[in-house]
Amino acid sequence: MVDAKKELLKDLSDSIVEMDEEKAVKTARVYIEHNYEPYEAIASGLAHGMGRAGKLYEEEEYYIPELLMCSDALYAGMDVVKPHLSKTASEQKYKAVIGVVEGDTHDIGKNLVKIMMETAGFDVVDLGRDVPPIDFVKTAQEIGANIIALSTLMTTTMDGMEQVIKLLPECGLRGKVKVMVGGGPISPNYAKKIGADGYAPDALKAAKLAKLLVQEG
Ligand code: B12
Repeated sequence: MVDAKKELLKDLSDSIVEMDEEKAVKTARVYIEHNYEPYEAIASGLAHGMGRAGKLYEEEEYYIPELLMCSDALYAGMDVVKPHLSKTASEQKYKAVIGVVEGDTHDIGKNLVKIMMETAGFDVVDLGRDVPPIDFVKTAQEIGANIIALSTLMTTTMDGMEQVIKLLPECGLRGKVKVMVGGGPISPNYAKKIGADGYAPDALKAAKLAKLLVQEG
């Protein structure tokens, strides 16, 4: 039983590295049919495979086209798993704005965080990738957001997060909206340094953090 699950998680991870959309979909279906925990299929299967692909990229075995095919396989698998993530029904709907900061187009991690926040009961407005700082703030103001979630995978674009935080007071949002940050180069220390309210290393923890931040008020 445990071995069968492990085997399926490994197959899911392999399907990403092998750029095999069909295998990702088929394996995800079998995994779901077994009623195994859906988020684990993402974290320990599909996203795990993307991490392995990243290492191959660093070793110059994979290049951008391979990474794009890996991410196609990841999304194909995610489409199967996503409807099975159990949503938390909450009486009070909290609102969040999410996006990848300006200059950065890496959006796989952001998309996972969005899915997990929605699963945790948030209404999430997704601004996509390469988002100018002011757009986060304007949207938060328009929808009365409780949370702004900022993602970046590149060291060269990290400053965009601080710019968003600096814009909050002049738009009258200081204290009204909590900012959480994440992505490869981001650390808890960096989050603290730029005045963010929180950092999380993965999508599940990001959703938990978001809940905590809104409950703190
Ligand atoms: C896939 C990938 C790509 C794909 C992106 C496809 C897409 N639509 O996203 C493609 C091929 C397009 C690409 C392009 C480039 N890439 Co690239 N890419 C990667 C790679 C291999 C994996 C990233 C990934 O998707 N990981 C899987 C996801 C699930 O993990 P994640 O993003 O970290 O997200 C998790 C957490 O970080 C967290 N999280 C994420 N966001 C948030 C937000 C909040 C609020 C919270 C709380 C948590 C959180 O939760 C997520 C889920 O658990 C990384 C290497 C790596 N090891 O990270 C390089 C990497 C990020 N890329 C890199 C580079 C340099 C580039 C390019 C500039 C290359 C080029 N020369 O053109 C371009 C970028 C162009 C641009 N301006 O954006 C570098 C960045 C180096 C740096 N330190 O700045 C890396 C680190 C590779 C390397 N070692 O050199 N890339």
